[in-house]
Amino acid sequence: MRVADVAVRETFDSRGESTIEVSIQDGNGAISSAQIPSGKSRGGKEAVVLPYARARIAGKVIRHAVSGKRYASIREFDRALLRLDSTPRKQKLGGNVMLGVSVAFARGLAAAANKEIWRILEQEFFSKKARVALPVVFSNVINGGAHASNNLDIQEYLVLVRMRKPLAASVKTIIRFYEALGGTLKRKYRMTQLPVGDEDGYSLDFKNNFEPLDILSALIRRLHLQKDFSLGLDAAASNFYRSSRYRFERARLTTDGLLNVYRKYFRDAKLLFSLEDPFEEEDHAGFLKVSAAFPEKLIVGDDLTVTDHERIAHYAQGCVINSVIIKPNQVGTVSGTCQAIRAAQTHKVACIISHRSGETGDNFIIHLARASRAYGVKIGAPVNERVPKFDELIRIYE
Ligand code: 2PG
Ligand code: MG
Repeated sequence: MRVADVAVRETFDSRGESTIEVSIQDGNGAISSAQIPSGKSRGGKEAVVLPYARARIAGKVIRHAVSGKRYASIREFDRALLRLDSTPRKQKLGGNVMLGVSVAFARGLAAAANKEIWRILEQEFFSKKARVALPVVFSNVINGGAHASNNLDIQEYLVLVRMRKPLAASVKTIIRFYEALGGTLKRKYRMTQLPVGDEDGYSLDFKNNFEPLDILSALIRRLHLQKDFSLGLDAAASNFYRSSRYRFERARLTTDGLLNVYRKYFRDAKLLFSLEDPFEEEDHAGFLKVSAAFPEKLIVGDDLTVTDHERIAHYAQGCVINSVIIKPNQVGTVSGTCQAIRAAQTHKVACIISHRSGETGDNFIIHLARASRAYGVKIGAPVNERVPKFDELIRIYE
């Protein structure tokens, strides 16, 4: 594809915060675009996010370098971007700008070939041999931590739902579950309105960090959904780690102290299956301990691994994690993201392709999941701005 023009404009995410949309025009005048989401609880090693004023300038630098040139593949195009910014965290051009250009380019290739973008990704990066299994949807229904202003230290309480065909029926079940949860919480706390957090999960105050697990487990049982539903947590523990201690429910816990909390959670909530970022991103010993103690559960890296293929390979080999969150804007290019997924696949680590807490209408992550035959897709609650991702899932998996 020959690139004729690149433009960066300011748009707004689901939190109403400034983000960017990037467009590429090809030699035939066709335009393709990408909108970039933004995280609030970011890992320390994620690609840098440039604010709009600087992103616009970075866009001009890229436009100057790539306009008039022809690129045969996403890899080749991304290599040109990486020649312009080879810093580990994309400090010069910004991970947001580079990813925007990279996704827009991939979309342009797909449009020129009259194909879905997932087919273009599959063709260039992934083997078609593996069976296409329907993904497990990770839907965040109760919010705490940095995503809410309530008293929960844990950032996310997720239902993990095994999808079945027809997918619309599975999605409807998630929506009904979310509504039933709202009804339960209103009755229990005598509230007429429930506050919600950044990902539209309910965000009222609870007795303690375990109570939501208890309520969710009881509801899954009451609705007879145990066959397809289990539970997950994203502790996002870096956010409650200060001065060498985990500040959890007014206690100051060591790694072992927090490990004991998780032991109790796994013991008392039998449906709890996945645990993301249980310790802060430098506490590798903590990750290793929880992985050794619960080999049958998913121990998921996110801030720990930041979609970096070397970090994923390293922690997978060390048995620090058995599952990983993949967020394209943590690494800043489509090919870097696919390289991270391939590293995970090589080391038999389950991939969960994830949204960010500040989302846009862009559905690229669903296509990435389909192309790579990912184990899971992490989306927020099944309402408002998150619904189009559920709809895209139905469309491209059916
Ligand atoms: C996470 C994400 C998405 P954020 O921690 O996994 O749920 O949050 O986008 O704020 O980093
Ligand atoms: Mg996370």
